[in-house]
Amino acid sequence: MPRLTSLLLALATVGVTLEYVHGRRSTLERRAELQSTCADPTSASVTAPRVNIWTDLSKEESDGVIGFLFASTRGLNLTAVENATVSDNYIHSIELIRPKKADALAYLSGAPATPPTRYAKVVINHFGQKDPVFKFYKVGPVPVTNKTTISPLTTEMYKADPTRSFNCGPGDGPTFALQDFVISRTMASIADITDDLLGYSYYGPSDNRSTLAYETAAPLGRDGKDRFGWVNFQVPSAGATILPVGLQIAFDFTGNDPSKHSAKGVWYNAQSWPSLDAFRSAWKSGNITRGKKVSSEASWTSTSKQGGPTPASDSKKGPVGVSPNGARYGVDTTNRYVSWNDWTFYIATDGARGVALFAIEYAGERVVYEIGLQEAIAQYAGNSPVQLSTVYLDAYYGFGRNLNQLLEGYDVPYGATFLDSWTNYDGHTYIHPSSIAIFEMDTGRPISRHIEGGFGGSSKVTSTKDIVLVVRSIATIGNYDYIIDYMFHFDGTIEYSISASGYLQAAYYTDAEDDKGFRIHDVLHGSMHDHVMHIKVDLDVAGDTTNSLEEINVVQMDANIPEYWFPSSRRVGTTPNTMGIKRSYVPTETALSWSENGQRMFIASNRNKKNKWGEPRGYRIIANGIRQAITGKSQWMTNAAKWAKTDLAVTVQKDSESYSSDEFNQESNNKPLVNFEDFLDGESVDGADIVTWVTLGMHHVPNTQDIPNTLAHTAHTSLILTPFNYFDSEQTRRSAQTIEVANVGGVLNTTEYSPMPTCFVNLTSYAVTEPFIGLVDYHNILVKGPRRA
Ligand SMILES: *[C@@H]1O[C@H](CO)[C@@H](O)[C@H](O)[C@H]1NC(C)=O
Ligand SMILES: *[C@@H]1O[C@H](CO)[C@@H](O)[C@H](O)[C@H]1NC(C)=O
Ligand SMILES: *[C@@H]1O[C@H](CO)[C@@H](O)[C@H](O)[C@H]1NC(C)=O
Ligand SMILES: *[C@@H]1O[C@H](CO)[C@@H](O)[C@H](O)[C@H]1NC(C)=O
Ligand SMILES: *[C@@H]1O[C@H](CO)[C@@H](O)[C@H](O)[C@H]1NC(C)=O
Ligand SMILES: *[C@@H]1O[C@H](CO)[C@@H](O)[C@H](O)[C@H]1NC(C)=O
Ligand SMILES: *[C@@H]1O[C@H](CO)[C@@H](O)[C@H](O)[C@H]1NC(C)=O
Ligand SMILES: [Cu+2]
Repeated sequence: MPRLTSLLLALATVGVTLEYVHGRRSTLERRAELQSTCADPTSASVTAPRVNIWTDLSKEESDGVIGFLFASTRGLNLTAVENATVSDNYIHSIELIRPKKADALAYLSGAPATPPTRYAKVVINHFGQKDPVFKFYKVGPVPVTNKTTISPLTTEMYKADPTRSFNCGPGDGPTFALQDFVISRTMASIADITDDLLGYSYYGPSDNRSTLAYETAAPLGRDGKDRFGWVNFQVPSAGATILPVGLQIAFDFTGNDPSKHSAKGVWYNAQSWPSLDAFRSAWKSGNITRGKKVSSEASWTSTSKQGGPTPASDSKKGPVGVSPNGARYGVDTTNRYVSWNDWTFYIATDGARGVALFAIEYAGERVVYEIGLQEAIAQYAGNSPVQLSTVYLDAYYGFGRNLNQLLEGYDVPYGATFLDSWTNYDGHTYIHPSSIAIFEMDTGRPISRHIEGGFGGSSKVTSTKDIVLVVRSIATIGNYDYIIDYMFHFDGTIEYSISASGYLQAAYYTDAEDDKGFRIHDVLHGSMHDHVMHIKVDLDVAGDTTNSLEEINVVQMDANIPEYWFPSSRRVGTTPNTMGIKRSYVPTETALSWSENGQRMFIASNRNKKNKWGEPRGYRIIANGIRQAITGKSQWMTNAAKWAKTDLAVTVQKDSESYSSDEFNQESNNKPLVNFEDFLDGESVDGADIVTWVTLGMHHVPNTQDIPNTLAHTAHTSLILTPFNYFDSEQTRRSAQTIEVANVGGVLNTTEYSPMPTCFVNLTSYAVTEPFIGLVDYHNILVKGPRRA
């Protein structure tokens, strides 16, 4: 997921409105209107039993904190981000510090009656001082009162002081402006060469001679001592990341003084030079192998409808879902609380990690305290410096900060309920309108089905629909869109799924790249890369926090049976065999692995709560997708993502170990703010409040079918949490989404427990009328800073 840093792209998206469009119809109102004449729009209303204590800081809360921080009595000497440079103090971000789990559970259980006090985590760039650093603060109570104070935030969330130097710092507006200044200065000095070799040149974002865009690889920082990396040049367009022109330049961006920054090396068409001067001499003397120029006519990169005739049947509208009796789920939009059949849960987001769910209950019993994405790696392969060294840790760019509007009828089914989310970044509170959708969906297949018969000529078929409730969001991080679903099934199963779509970060094609992937266009190579995600699953199986993790291995076993059971002709070898299970409990915090051939299973269970047959009630954890990053211990990310080399880990819950990664890990690889390995320090997990951490992902070997965009159905990975000995029997028999048809001696007896009601659905109301608000691009607001895409 590359980050473009060129205003040329920003100019192409002029017209984007950052303001929330007020006056759009309330989602509940709209949903009611979509229903058939049988719908009862009030039937699914719900009120959260408790206030959502995890929900993002509201605009009022964040704005209150900004006012508090700017007060002269604070002595922070802050500059508004619009007016800030990298030599000023300015606010990086403000977000909620989620309540301690013990406080949250106490509040959920009814005592105390009032929610835990809210506190904000504030990151401030102290770049106006001699040794520029960014620091972390705790501000509260929030909303701000005259009791609100500010104090350093350290061991409450981190194991050590998270203060880091400028070189590990944020990729925010002023920092990008600094880098752009240096890149523009350098590129203007070699415009004669780039015009000649590439047919393009760059003079800066607002110079109308500029015809190039660029992308800065990550990481740039490592241990705080320097900030160094390669920049990739591209044809400016929406599909810039699949239009690399074959030029890459290394920059030393160490410190916040641009007079000390410089270009360090040049790569062009699989040749490289240690300096700009060496590059110029080679060009002057003609000692350079010219590469193919990349055309700016690149309609093949367009995501618009193109590519030949539409099949006749595809010209007709495809199937859409209808809820004949109206919505069957309830959403308390104020508290972001959802209720559907036996399920209830709360929704929250944060800037780095996007949507998480809290206090998930089934039939009034908590199953999961928290589930959410922690980090997503995109690590590239290549023979050019940019592709070779790129390891994006996408929490840095921010899943929550990049949530965007979902399109009804396309991104999500018609009639979905939409929620907004908020982030505070670069001193502004952004509203991400309609960025979370909740909807019910007919998977179109049965969850349970059987036909039986033969007794006295009778037969019977039973079929139950697999209808799911989905919470969907899409985070667009640069060129890639992550489609993230939480899916609830009737029987108690939760599915977490991530798909990727959007543009590749592809390479300039030279035959040197052939061992890193495939040529996918004229001058384009699809570099192989790994997508590796880390998911936190804090299960509270059977409603409490005394859980264990059971390991079950399915193995071959000897069958000790008498000779006479089978004739000797049935025996092969000496000992007959069968299969069986080997059970054990994981004793201490540790990293675990799925075995080859899926023979190892893990079940989070509650040994104090047994089912009717004396087995502990549990939830099985199933990961679908790859297990680990190929080069998770790569030199390019050193200590920043140790979890990427584990399949699954189990730890004891600690508020100081709330997240397995931190957004600033991206630029502080050697000494990351959070090193997941530190969590695994040998505490007992048998009968503890355990948290499981699951690695998911896909090895992406792009091919021509990724042009122009990667397809979501195969760029996909998922996690399933499913009841295991949890209930005394599976729960779908209670569902009325069932039909039974018996044929007794030729007489049919059909019982449909939720028969189709007789009513009308007016499809006119399905027309898409919601205004498209556009990308919430927090960088466009920065007059001094170029946009990061
Ligand atoms: C930015 O600086 C200008 C000129 O000093 C000032 O008028 C403006 O209020 C400042 N903006 C903010 C948000 O403080
Ligand atoms: C406040 O910061 C500005 C730079 O933004 C700096 O010039 C000034 O000296 C600082 N003032 C104090 C009192 O530190
Ligand atoms: C703080 O605010 C409260 C309520 O607004 C007020 O009663 C109290 O006097 C204030 N205290 C101070 C020290 O300003
Ligand atoms: C480019 O900018 C220059 C200086 O601002 C101006 O004189 C010129 O007309 C502009 N050219 C175009 C093609 O817009
Ligand atoms: C041409 O460039 C190559 C490396 O790019 C270098 O080894 C060689 O000495 C150069 N030849 C001349 C004549 O400069
Ligand atoms: C028809 O099937 C239903 C559901 O199994 C059953 O309750 C009912 O008794 C059956 N009726 C007859 C006439 O067999
Ligand atoms: C369907 O809805 C549209 C728009 O609300 C209305 O104009 C039309 O009369 C309706 N059609 C029927 C058959 O009710
Ligand atoms: Cu990919």
